Amino acid sequence: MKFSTRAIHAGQGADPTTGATIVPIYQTSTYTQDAVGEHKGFDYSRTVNPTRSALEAQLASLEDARFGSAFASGMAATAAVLNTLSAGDHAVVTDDLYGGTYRLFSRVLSRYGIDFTYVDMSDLDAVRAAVKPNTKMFWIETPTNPLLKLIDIEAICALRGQAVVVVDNTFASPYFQQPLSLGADIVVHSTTKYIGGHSDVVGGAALTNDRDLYDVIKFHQNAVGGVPGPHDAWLTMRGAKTLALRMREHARNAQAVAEFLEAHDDVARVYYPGLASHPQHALAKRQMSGFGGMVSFVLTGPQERALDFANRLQYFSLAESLGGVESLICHPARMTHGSIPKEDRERRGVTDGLLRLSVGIEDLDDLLDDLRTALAATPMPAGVS
Ligand code: P1T
Repeated sequence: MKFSTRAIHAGQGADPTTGATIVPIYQTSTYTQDAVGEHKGFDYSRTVNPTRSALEAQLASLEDARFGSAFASGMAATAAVLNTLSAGDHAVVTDDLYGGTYRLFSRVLSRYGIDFTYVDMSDLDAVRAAVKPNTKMFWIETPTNPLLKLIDIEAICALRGQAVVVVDNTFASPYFQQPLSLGADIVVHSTTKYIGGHSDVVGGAALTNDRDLYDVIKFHQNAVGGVPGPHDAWLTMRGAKTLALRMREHARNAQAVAEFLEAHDDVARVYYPGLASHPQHALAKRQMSGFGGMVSFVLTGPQERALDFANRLQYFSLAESLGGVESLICHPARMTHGSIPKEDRERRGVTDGLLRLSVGIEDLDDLLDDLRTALAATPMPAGVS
């Protein structure tokens, strides 16, 4: 079965009790048992729910994984995966990553005795230098949030030793990047983003081919209980059915937006893996089958100009998150990455002038007009030449 067919059919068989073509929302917390321990495989909805199971089968199939676990958010999925580590273990982490992941690692899990080293993982020598005898995990985001740096998944897998390689595949989506086929052990998603695709539900997932890792993640899912409700699972599943169609449009629009920005005099720098000027364009072509819908850029002039510009856009809403059909603009330093101390943030390139676009699937002409009009209307503040 090819990708688009799996998105629509995997886990989506007719309902066994009624024949309903679409998986029903099993809005129940519990299940009646015939006798103690005698039931149809469902006992309590934190542990298992048929709507969630259908979503888990669908998402596993999209990553070509044997096992899938769905969570109430991307962060809940990340926390479950980190539970495969113990106090005294060390993880090497991408230095450019979602601010909430950094917050979980640096302010929660480090208190439980897990040690994290943040490095620019596009520099393999830096990765090698960060490895310690107790390194048990490599945590990769690629493309990274928000600088859209690429990390070579196969190269990291080649130097991992006994450590587990985890890829947060949220930005690329399984349509454009298949980390398990490149050697990764676990893929994590914020399904809130491209997989859900409509900015109407928060969720997460962890996918793997490794039975032992799956057992630990599943145990944590039940023990901690960060599960999606059946309605959220259903919304995510519905969104995921059109992932291929949407991703093609996101990437087509994002490429055109990136090229438009790159050619504009008021834009100092554009970050998009699909641009020939992207330092890792060759790796992007090798590792991904498309370049995704995220574009970051820096306007000329001071930060106030960037914020002024963001406020003038009509179709790009000023909002956190990404991956929905509608376009969004975000100021990472003050929004998604505000939880990273300013000094660390700036060292990593997340400067106050950086803006991040989640390019939606509206008509391209309208998006380009919106950007063009807002740029023309955003003056350089007085005193700045
Ligand atoms: O928001 P949640 O579903 O918990 O997912 C967290 C998360 C994990 N990984 C990546 C790469 C992410 O981008 C996110 C969430 N990111 C945003 C909300 C954002 O605007 O960048």
